[in-house]
Amino acid sequence: MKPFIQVVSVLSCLIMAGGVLAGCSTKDPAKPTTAGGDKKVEGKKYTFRLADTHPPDYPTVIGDKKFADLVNERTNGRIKIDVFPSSQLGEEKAVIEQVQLGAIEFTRVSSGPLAEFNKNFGVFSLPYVFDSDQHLWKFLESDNGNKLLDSLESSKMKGLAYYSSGARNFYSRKPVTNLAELKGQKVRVIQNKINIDLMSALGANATPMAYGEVFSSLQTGVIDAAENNFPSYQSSNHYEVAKHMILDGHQRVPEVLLISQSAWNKLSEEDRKIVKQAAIDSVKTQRESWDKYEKDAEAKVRAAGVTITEVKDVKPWQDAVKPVIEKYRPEYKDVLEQIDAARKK
Ligand code: GTR
Repeated sequence: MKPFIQVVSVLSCLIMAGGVLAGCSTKDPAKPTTAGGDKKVEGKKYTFRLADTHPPDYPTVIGDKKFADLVNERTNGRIKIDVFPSSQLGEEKAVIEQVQLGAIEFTRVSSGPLAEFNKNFGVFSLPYVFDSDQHLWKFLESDNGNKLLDSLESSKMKGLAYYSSGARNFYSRKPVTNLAELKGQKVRVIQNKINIDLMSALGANATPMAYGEVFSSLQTGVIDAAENNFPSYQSSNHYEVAKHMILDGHQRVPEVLLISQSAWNKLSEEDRKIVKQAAIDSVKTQRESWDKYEKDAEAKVRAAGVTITEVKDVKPWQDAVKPVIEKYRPEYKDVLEQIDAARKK
């Protein structure tokens, strides 16, 4: 190869990968190589990347690894998926953009940031639409839940499975023990427009921000509060700098495991089936890991001296956020009805 062409190819690789250097070696890992001759479709080998924001022992990453192992096993090592935890490949919004471009093949992200890329996923940011995890899972496992995953195709992605993420609660630097005390607090939210409306309805000021910036922003007082489930509150160490939690359970925002549409298009029909089934089969492992981790995380933060306020009556919270539901009801009418129907099942 002439030096000029080499330079151009390295440059275009950098541009394509959006600055993510891995994969810019002379061999492009996302390109198939053949073992056993070109005629054998089943001979195509791939090395893919899967991005997750959480640390290696976090339940979503446990799920990702199970998924990668199952794909590896079921393709006799032909399809290798390297899991990159701890936001090594970037924060969620940037990763989703890379997945849309095909520069990162897989990711596990929250439905929260996904809502900015596919409005259907905004329904999970609407407050108090699910009564419990059981209710949420009845919906996720229904045909309607699967249709929602399929709708990601219009956003250059393909939803493979949902993972557990529990309920989100507020936590703050200064005690917030009731709704009134949330008034005027600067609260970090996952960037999407519903979260901004939600905070205003609760009298707080929304500050959208990447997950990785929340710890230092709480520490330095750039924000007063944030909100998340117990596992994230604990694993991110936010509990060390925001020592007061109130269990209002305003949202249940499931996690989504997905593949870039361009990577999906490269796979044979048979490999697609393997990938999809492995994702579905990894859910059990993720949910078991979640149940345990959630309890352990709560115990750890309690042991560390965090003050936790139970909300005996959630009705004032639900009343306060009604305008948000009413604002978005026309947009989410059908899916809200499906969610209500899942409650009765
Ligand atoms: C967690 C979720 C992460 C991330 C984070 C956040 O619950 O698992 O993927 O979205 O919340 O608040 O940014």
